[in-house]
Amino acid sequence: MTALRNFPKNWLLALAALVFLSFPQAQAKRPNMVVMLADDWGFSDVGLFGGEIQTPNLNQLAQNGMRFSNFHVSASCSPTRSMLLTGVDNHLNGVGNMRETIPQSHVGRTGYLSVLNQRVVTVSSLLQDSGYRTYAAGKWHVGKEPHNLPPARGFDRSLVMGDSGSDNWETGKLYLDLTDKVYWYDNGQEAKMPKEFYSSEFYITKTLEYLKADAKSDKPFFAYIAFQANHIPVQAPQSFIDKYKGRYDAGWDVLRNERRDKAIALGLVPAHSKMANLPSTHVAWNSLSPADKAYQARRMEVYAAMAEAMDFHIGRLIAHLKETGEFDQTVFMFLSDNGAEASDPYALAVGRWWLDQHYNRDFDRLGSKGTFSIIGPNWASAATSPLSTYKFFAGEGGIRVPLIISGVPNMAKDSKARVHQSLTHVNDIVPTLLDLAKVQHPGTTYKGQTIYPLTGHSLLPVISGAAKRVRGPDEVLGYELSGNKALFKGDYKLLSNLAPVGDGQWHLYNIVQDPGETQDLQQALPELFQTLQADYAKWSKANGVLDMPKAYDPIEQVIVNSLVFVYWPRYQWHLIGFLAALVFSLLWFWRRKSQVIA
Ligand SMILES: [Ca+2]
Repeated sequence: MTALRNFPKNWLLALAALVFLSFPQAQAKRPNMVVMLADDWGFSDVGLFGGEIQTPNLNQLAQNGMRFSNFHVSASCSPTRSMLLTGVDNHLNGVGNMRETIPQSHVGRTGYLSVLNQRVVTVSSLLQDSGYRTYAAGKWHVGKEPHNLPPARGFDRSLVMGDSGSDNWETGKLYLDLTDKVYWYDNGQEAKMPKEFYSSEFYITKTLEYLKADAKSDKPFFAYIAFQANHIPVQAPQSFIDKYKGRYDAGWDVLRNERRDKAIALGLVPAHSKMANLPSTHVAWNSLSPADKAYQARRMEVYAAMAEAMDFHIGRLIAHLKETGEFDQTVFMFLSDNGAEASDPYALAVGRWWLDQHYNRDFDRLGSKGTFSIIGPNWASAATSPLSTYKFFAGEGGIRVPLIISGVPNMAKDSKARVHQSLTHVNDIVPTLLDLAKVQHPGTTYKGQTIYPLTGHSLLPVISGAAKRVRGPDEVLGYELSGNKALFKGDYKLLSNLAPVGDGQWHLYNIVQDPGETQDLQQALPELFQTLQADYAKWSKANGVLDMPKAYDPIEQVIVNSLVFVYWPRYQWHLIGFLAALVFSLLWFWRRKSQVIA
């Protein structure tokens, strides 16, 4: 009798279990994922990484999520972007060097196309294949060939600027004479751009447009937003600049110390972290005249304003996701593509000549439309505080940047674990995104083509608290760009930087105890010093890293490459025409002279 009474109930339970097992995907909706990439932000430019710049939205994400204080990228734009999109070392994925800085003898060699090659699949392609909506807005810089533009690399909707940078106020304006024009692509086709805009505002507006257009879709989305902030020219709306008036009057030495102290207080670096001096590029603030101090302080005000403006626009995206109820199902990742930029294109006569034709740099107008501002090596050292060096170099200031991951379900509860200290790398982002989306990387074959497998590791085990570190103490992580090189193993780093910040020799640091790279341990740990050099040689061979030509100078190389890649295509017919006219004139004179003599 009891069995009979229970029959319908048992039957219903069995049916419910069957339905549940039949639709596992439908039961667990995969998260939306937003990857926000800042351009040239230093380690402590975010408030919760030690900065004084107002970044309330990023701080909120950091507060609710996890900060990675030992996270590494490449020292310049496209090598990092290539790894962020593919999860494969840049010497394998095609971006062994940037087109701007590559020595001519490396051009086109294996791994050195300066654009993505066909042996990698992007995370956007894999997410798209698995049923994600995929959007890209911002700076692209990994290839303008049809097979490398966003539609061919897995993005459903995209609007991108193809090159290393451009003006932030005027869409058609070059920032340096490195290409013949600014290349904009709307879903892979040449874009019709408004004449004026503000870059950070525009990229968020574009992303919102895509989200609104697909609002009825029940697919999760992946949005890649690659800001131009704070790439040169440093430019910002006046209302943001005004907020920083006077903030930097005490100078770069004071700011560098302030940020170090705050980074220590936040638990990002050990107490008593020391900072390296870089006498080759550093100028004492008090050696400046009052007028110089005022001008330099204004440059940093504009820089801070540009960063805050970017954060403000990120706030618009967050507000939209909250309004539409999507925020709680969205994972956010924020990182910078390299450390703060120190270079001064005005330092070279050719750069100064070009910039003076196209830009103004008057004190009162800095940051506004038509002006060109930079921060130079001294403020850049404060922006990467407490680390050493900046963009282009392999010191921690060039390659250790902020990473925030927020919105991952089941994040570790322990607030101390929310600042993660173990060595992590940009190649870990793709495995993490795939892990979150429950997508398997195809390994070594994708759609019939041989591809490279992933180089990094998913960060989910450390985010959940299941693991203490991402890499084992003996795992080797190599690094090279333009002859600046490093090798990480456990807490140690082997480092060699070229001039002007380095001597081209190997040095050894414990970057967990001494993130500022102040104490060379090669004498104290001679065996480790030798082992890491052997590890580097092995790694560089396995990854096809080419040696730099003996007299390589990155600044000279930028000029040579602009002559070869920009001026020659632009003026070759003028030059050929001029030479032809010269030859004809000479022949004509010679014939005329011969006739007169005859
Ligand atoms: Ca950059």
